[in-house]
Amino acid sequence: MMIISRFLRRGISTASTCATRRSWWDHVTPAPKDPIIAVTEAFLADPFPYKINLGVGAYRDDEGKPVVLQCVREAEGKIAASNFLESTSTAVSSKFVEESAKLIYGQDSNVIKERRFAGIPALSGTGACRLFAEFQKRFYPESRIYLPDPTWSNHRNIWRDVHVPDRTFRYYHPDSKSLNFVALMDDIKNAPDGSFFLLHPCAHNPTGVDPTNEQWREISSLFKAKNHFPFFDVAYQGFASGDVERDARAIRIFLEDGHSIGCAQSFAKNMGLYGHRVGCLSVLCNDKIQAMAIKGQLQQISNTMYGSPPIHGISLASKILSDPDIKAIWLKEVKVMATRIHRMRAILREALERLGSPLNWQHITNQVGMFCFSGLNRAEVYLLAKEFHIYMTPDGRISMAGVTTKNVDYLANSIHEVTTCDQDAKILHNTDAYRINTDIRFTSLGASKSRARGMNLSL
Ligand code: PLA
Repeated sequence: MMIISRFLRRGISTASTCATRRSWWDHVTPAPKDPIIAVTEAFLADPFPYKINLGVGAYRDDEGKPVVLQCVREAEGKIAASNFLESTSTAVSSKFVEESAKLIYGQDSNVIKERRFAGIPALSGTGACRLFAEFQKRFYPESRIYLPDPTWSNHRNIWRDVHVPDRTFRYYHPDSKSLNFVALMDDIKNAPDGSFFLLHPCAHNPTGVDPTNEQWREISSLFKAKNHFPFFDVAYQGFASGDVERDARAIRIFLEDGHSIGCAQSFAKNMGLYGHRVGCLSVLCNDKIQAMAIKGQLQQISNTMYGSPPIHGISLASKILSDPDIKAIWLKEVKVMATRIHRMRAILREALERLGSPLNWQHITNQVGMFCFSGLNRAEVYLLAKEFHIYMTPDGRISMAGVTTKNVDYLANSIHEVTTCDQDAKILHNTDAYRINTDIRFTSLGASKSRARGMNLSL
């Protein structure tokens, strides 16, 4: 009997394997590449020694190197003894959430005192956005999300994957390279009452353009009138002004106006903890009881996605935020990072103006935060990569963190070349250059394989 059943089992499994082996995943086609990851890959594949990566928005020092902040080293020392490598304990995660909430809503905020917020640790900013999108879908299944145009490329994917349709609201004026406030207010007004909106409270990605405090006040009162829900994606607190409190101003204005708010916080950039995936999702509530209900729901969602997040990064961020001495070091370091970027903006603009560029580059210094939305078109971006080994996203976004004292002149020269080259090359400017294959002929750029070779490179 046993032999027969074993035989049968083997027979069945062999037959089903044969029938399905060639067809299980045949229908899977390659996924479109993430535009930011694609830039990094192209950069890594380029053997040119003086190549520049202006793609991903991760901080680099003036040597172009990634930085481990001193506050992180100090926190490492302090948590080393107390760390236990079990699942994230309630105590560790509650402390982290409370400190994150204080950072964004204010140390003495009533929201904290009255415990009117539900928060859980999340896998960095991406994870916090995804958790909120899942939560939104679960409790407002028919809702949509309004995203600024443009926005971080992954926002649309995150809400799409939970089947929440997205709409855009106008944000940016390509001609003036600044905020299109009138259009923004119009779109907020014309959205159905009670809509969900995603807002960048500071250092908008990719434009580097933020509303003024006065404009935030107007936006907040319009949200009130329309009963919209503001969901803030806080990925760069401290990078706009160098001061984490100032960068929380938009959220504080909404708080003063009594809004219900959702907040995705990331410590990837401002603590340099990109690889640790440290983030927090919080939702403001009417009272403590509602806060407990919402927290339980958020936990249920995260439990089925990844259980609990890794403990090490959370312990680090929590220590940095709660230890006054370490926090003081951190605040100084945030200022240093923001100031370096600010300085690079000034130097890049100055260099372009010195070269006699006929274009207006004021926006480089008007914009704030990690990114400069340069106004370079796809063809120019393509030429920069192909001829000068300078890599950025096709929309012309420059991660200013990749600009250094040593490469800024080369960058300015290269931008000057691609923006002033003659008509033949300009034809490319209207072409979707990323779809053109590599045998393209750069008539006006001459026969040299790489213009970069002819430049005076003292990097
Ligand atoms: N929100 C915004 C506005 C972002 O720019 C980013 C990261 C995130 C959320 C997610 O941050 P996380 O790393 O904490 O999950 N944007 C980066 C990186 C820095 C990326 O896309 O991978 C960027 O270069 O745009």
